[in-house]
Amino acid sequence: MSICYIALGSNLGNPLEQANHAITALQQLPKTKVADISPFYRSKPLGPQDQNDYLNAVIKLITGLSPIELLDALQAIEKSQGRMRKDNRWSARTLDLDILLYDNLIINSERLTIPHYHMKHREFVLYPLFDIAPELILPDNDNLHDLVVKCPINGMKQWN
Ligand code: PH2
Ligand code: MG
Ligand code: MG
Repeated sequence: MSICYIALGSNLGNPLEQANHAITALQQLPKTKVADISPFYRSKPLGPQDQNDYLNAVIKLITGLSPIELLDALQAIEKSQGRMRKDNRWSARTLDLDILLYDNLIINSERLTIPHYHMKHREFVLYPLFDIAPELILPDNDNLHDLVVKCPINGMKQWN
Protein backbone atom coordinates (compact mmCIF):
# COMPACT_ATOMS: atom_id res chain seq x y z
CA MET A 1 0.00 0.00 0.00
CA SER A 2 1.14 3.52 -0.75
CA ILE A 3 0.55 6.84 0.95
CA CYS A 4 -0.55 9.67 -1.23
CA TYR A 5 -1.75 13.20 -0.80
CA ILE A 6 -4.40 14.66 -3.08
CA ALA A 7 -5.10 18.38 -3.50
CA LEU A 8 -8.77 19.22 -3.88
CA GLY A 9 -9.90 22.49 -5.44
CA SER A 10 -13.32 23.83 -6.43
CA ASN A 11 -14.67 27.24 -7.30
CA LEU A 12 -17.88 26.49 -9.21
CA GLY A 13 -21.22 24.87 -8.48
CA ASN A 14 -21.28 25.03 -4.66
CA PRO A 15 -17.68 24.16 -3.71
CA LEU A 16 -18.65 22.73 -0.32
CA GLU A 17 -20.99 20.23 -1.92
CA GLN A 18 -18.40 19.42 -4.58
CA ALA A 19 -15.78 18.75 -1.93
CA ASN A 20 -18.00 16.55 0.21
CA HIS A 21 -19.20 14.65 -2.83
CA ALA A 22 -15.62 14.08 -4.00
CA ILE A 23 -14.57 12.80 -0.58
CA THR A 24 -17.45 10.29 -0.64
CA ALA A 25 -16.28 9.16 -4.09
CA LEU A 26 -12.68 8.79 -2.84
CA GLN A 27 -13.94 6.67 0.05
CA GLN A 28 -15.53 4.34 -2.49
CA LEU A 29 -12.42 3.77 -4.64
CA PRO A 30 -11.16 0.20 -4.79
CA LYS A 31 -8.13 -0.75 -2.67
CA THR A 32 -8.20 2.73 -1.12
CA LYS A 33 -8.85 4.30 2.27
CA VAL A 34 -9.27 7.99 3.04
CA ALA A 35 -6.87 8.32 5.97
CA ASP A 36 -7.14 12.04 6.70
CA ILE A 37 -8.82 15.23 5.48
CA SER A 38 -7.46 18.73 6.11
CA PRO A 39 -9.64 21.67 7.08
CA PHE A 40 -11.30 23.40 4.13
CA TYR A 41 -9.78 26.75 3.14
CA ARG A 42 -10.99 29.71 1.09
CA SER A 43 -8.17 30.98 -1.16
CA LYS A 44 -7.80 33.70 -3.76
CA PRO A 45 -7.64 32.41 -7.33
CA LEU A 46 -4.15 31.89 -8.67
CA GLY A 47 -4.26 32.87 -12.33
CA PRO A 48 -7.10 34.88 -13.88
CA GLN A 49 -8.75 37.02 -11.20
CA ASP A 50 -12.21 37.11 -12.81
CA GLN A 51 -13.22 33.88 -11.10
CA ASN A 52 -14.56 32.94 -7.66
CA ASP A 53 -12.41 32.16 -4.63
CA TYR A 54 -11.49 28.49 -4.32
CA LEU A 55 -12.27 25.93 -1.70
CA ASN A 56 -9.01 24.05 -1.18
CA ALA A 57 -8.14 21.04 0.95
CA VAL A 58 -5.72 18.12 1.01
CA ILE A 59 -6.70 14.49 1.49
CA LYS A 60 -4.44 11.64 2.56
CA LEU A 61 -5.08 8.29 0.91
CA ILE A 62 -3.69 4.84 1.61
CA THR A 63 -4.02 3.01 -1.67
CA GLY A 64 -3.13 -0.10 -3.59
CA LEU A 65 -3.80 1.70 -6.88
CA SER A 66 -0.78 2.55 -9.01
CA PRO A 67 -0.14 6.24 -9.78
CA ILE A 68 -1.76 5.93 -13.23
CA GLU A 69 -4.71 3.93 -11.88
CA LEU A 70 -5.17 6.62 -9.26
CA LEU A 71 -4.95 9.39 -11.87
CA ASP A 72 -7.60 7.63 -13.99
CA ALA A 73 -9.83 7.27 -10.93
CA LEU A 74 -9.43 10.94 -9.96
CA GLN A 75 -10.18 12.11 -13.49
CA ALA A 76 -13.30 9.92 -13.54
CA ILE A 77 -14.49 11.58 -10.31
CA GLU A 78 -13.77 15.04 -11.76
CA LYS A 79 -15.74 14.15 -14.86
CA SER A 80 -18.67 12.73 -12.91
CA GLN A 81 -18.86 16.05 -11.06
CA GLY A 82 -19.17 18.05 -14.23
CA ARG A 83 -15.56 19.02 -14.82
CA MET A 84 -15.08 20.47 -18.27
CA ARG A 85 -11.53 20.36 -19.64
CA LYS A 86 -10.76 23.76 -21.12
CA ASP A 87 -7.62 24.97 -22.83
CA ASN A 88 -6.90 27.39 -20.04
CA ARG A 89 -5.21 25.46 -17.24
CA TRP A 90 -6.14 28.08 -14.69
CA SER A 91 -9.81 28.53 -15.43
CA ALA A 92 -12.67 28.01 -12.96
CA ARG A 93 -13.62 24.42 -12.23
CA THR A 94 -16.23 22.41 -10.34
CA LEU A 95 -13.62 19.97 -9.12
CA ASP A 96 -9.88 19.52 -9.41
CA LEU A 97 -8.18 16.51 -7.81
CA ASP A 98 -4.39 16.59 -8.19
CA ILE A 99 -1.93 13.98 -6.98
CA LEU A 100 0.59 15.95 -4.93
CA LEU A 101 2.74 13.11 -3.63
CA TYR A 102 2.79 9.35 -4.00
CA ASP A 103 5.12 7.78 -1.44
CA ASN A 104 8.53 9.19 -2.25
CA LEU A 105 8.16 8.74 -5.99
CA ILE A 106 9.33 11.25 -8.55
CA ILE A 107 7.45 10.82 -11.82
CA ASN A 108 7.79 12.93 -14.94
CA SER A 109 5.69 11.34 -17.65
CA GLU A 110 3.37 12.78 -20.23
CA ARG A 111 0.32 12.36 -18.00
CA LEU A 112 1.79 12.72 -14.55
CA THR A 113 4.18 15.00 -12.75
CA ILE A 114 4.75 14.00 -9.13
CA PRO A 115 5.46 15.92 -6.91
CA HIS A 116 2.83 18.23 -8.37
CA TYR A 117 4.16 21.31 -10.22
CA HIS A 118 4.63 24.42 -8.10
CA MET A 119 3.23 22.78 -4.96
CA LYS A 120 6.14 24.21 -3.00
CA HIS A 121 4.94 27.75 -3.59
CA ARG A 122 1.16 27.49 -3.25
CA GLU A 123 -0.36 28.46 0.08
CA PHE A 124 -3.55 26.54 -0.76
CA VAL A 125 -1.53 23.32 -1.06
CA LEU A 126 1.18 23.78 1.59
CA TYR A 127 -0.98 24.90 4.53
CA PRO A 128 -3.62 22.14 4.33
CA LEU A 129 -0.90 19.56 3.67
CA PHE A 130 0.94 20.79 6.76
CA ASP A 131 -2.27 20.50 8.81
CA ILE A 132 -2.37 16.75 8.23
CA ALA A 133 1.35 15.96 7.71
CA PRO A 134 3.41 18.41 9.78
CA GLU A 135 6.49 16.17 9.74
CA LEU A 136 6.50 15.58 6.00
CA ILE A 137 9.74 15.56 4.02
CA LEU A 138 9.39 15.85 0.24
CA PRO A 139 11.12 13.42 -2.12
CA ASP A 140 13.88 15.97 -2.78
CA ASN A 141 14.44 16.22 1.01
CA ASP A 142 12.78 19.61 1.41
CA ASN A 143 11.06 19.90 4.75
CA LEU A 144 7.37 20.86 4.52
CA HIS A 145 7.60 23.03 7.62
CA ASP A 146 10.33 25.17 6.02
CA LEU A 147 8.26 25.59 2.85
CA VAL A 148 5.20 26.70 4.85
CA VAL A 149 7.22 29.26 6.79
CA LYS A 150 8.47 30.77 3.52
CA CYS A 151 5.03 30.84 1.85
CA PRO A 152 2.87 33.96 2.43
CA ILE A 153 -0.70 33.00 3.36
CA ASN A 154 -2.08 35.49 0.82
CA GLY A 155 -5.34 36.17 2.64
CA MET A 156 -6.34 32.51 2.80
CA LYS A 157 -8.96 31.78 5.48
CA GLN A 158 -10.97 28.87 6.83
CA TRP A 159 -13.78 28.10 4.40
CA ASN A 160 -16.50 29.04 6.89
N1 PH2 B 1 -6.18 25.79 -9.02
C1 PH2 B 1 -5.80 26.16 -10.23
C2 PH2 B 1 -5.63 27.55 -10.61
N2 PH2 B 1 -5.78 28.47 -9.55
N3 PH2 B 1 -6.24 28.99 -7.33
C3 PH2 B 1 -6.58 28.58 -6.09
N4 PH2 B 1 -6.70 29.49 -5.13
N5 PH2 B 1 -6.78 27.27 -5.78
C4 PH2 B 1 -6.67 26.31 -6.74
O1 PH2 B 1 -6.85 25.10 -6.43
C5 PH2 B 1 -6.32 26.69 -8.04
C6 PH2 B 1 -6.11 28.07 -8.31
C7 PH2 B 1 -5.55 25.16 -11.26
O2 PH2 B 1 -5.67 23.89 -10.85
MG1 MG C 1 -5.73 19.15 -12.00
MG1 MG D 1 -4.78 21.97 -9.99
